[in-house]
Amino acid sequence: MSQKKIHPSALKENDGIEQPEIISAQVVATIQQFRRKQPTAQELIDGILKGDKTALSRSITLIESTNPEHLDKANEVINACLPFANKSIRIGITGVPGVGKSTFIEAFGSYLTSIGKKVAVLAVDPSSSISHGSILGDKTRMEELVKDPNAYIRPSASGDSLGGVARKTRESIILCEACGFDTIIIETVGVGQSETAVHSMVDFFLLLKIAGAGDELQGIKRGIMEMADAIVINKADGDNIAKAKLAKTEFNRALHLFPAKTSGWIPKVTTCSAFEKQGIDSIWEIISGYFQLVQSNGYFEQKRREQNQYWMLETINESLKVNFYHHPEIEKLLEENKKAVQNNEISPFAAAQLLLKQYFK
Ligand SMILES: Nc1nc2c(ncn2[C@@H]2O[C@H](COP(=O)(O)OP(=O)(O)O)[C@@H](O)[C@H]2O)c(=O)[nH]1
Ligand SMILES: [Mg+2]
Repeated sequence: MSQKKIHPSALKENDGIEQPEIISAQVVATIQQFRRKQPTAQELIDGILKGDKTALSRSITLIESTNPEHLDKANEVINACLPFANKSIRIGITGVPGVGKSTFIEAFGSYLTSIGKKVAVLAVDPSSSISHGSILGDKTRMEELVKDPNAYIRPSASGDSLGGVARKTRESIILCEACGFDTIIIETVGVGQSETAVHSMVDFFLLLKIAGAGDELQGIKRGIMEMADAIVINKADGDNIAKAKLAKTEFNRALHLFPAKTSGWIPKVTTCSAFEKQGIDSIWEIISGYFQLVQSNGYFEQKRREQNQYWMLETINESLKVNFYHHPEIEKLLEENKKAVQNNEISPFAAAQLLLKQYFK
């Protein structure tokens, strides 16, 4: 090594060297641009239509926001995306916690991208705003899909009402479709009324079950059986295979007792192992068969039109409710009347009429 003379001070500066301006106008502009937290609606729209997932996520965040300013911007983005939406198929998946929904979506979603589909997964989980639990659980069970460039996963929207969460999900579907996703999967937990909400935003409804001790039909809500276009008995692996086959027979028999569907579709029952990725392709075959049928007999279009109408009315109901209960004057009056009703000073109906009259004044 050559012997270099070390300077007495590291801070020494040579004369005659001009330092550049520390604050350059150009850098400032770049930083400001960067800090401008929210991109414009037009930037978001352009991003979505180009298939940019970051723009999609940011727009969904706007939809989920409760800030009224964000609402206007979100509506602008949704309206611009609408002409590009509707070109996908929407599949709802429900089942009790632990049945294997997340594992199934990982296997099914990966299968779909392997045959060239672009898959978006959204969740309607009214309980997640309280527990925050499902988000982490889902993402770890969807490791492969999360990394897949042809997949997009959005954890549950949070909200203080199912109606609110459902509206946000429905609007998110439109954005996902405009972003180029052709297969939308909506997951919901089999609790409360969320299946009904999801059923009213999808084309195909899949119920995931596991084989039990031969009493599969016990405790299953009739409404859910009626909604299902397919019942899939998951965890048909290892010692479970025989039980799963038995359950399949039992469900098939039960489904025959239900009236025929207006779609003309006869619901199918099958088994799979999401874990071992067995039977996934035959589920896709069933779903494809369904779409062939309803797209040729006009039911697909009819159902979408009915759903649009339903969602307009639902949005009005929801907005009225939120607006009513958050109205400062009503909030106060409501508290007073709750007490009065409890003390039998006024009848519940008279109190309700009084509040509504005041609101619509
Ligand atoms: N043996 C077996 N276990 C499964 C299968 N699918 C899911 N599981 C397991 O069941 C548990 C719950 O799965 P998860 O996907 O989180 O269910 P979710 O609550 O419905 O989303 C996990 O421990 C999974 O590994 C399967 O096909 N076979
Ligand atoms: Mg899950």
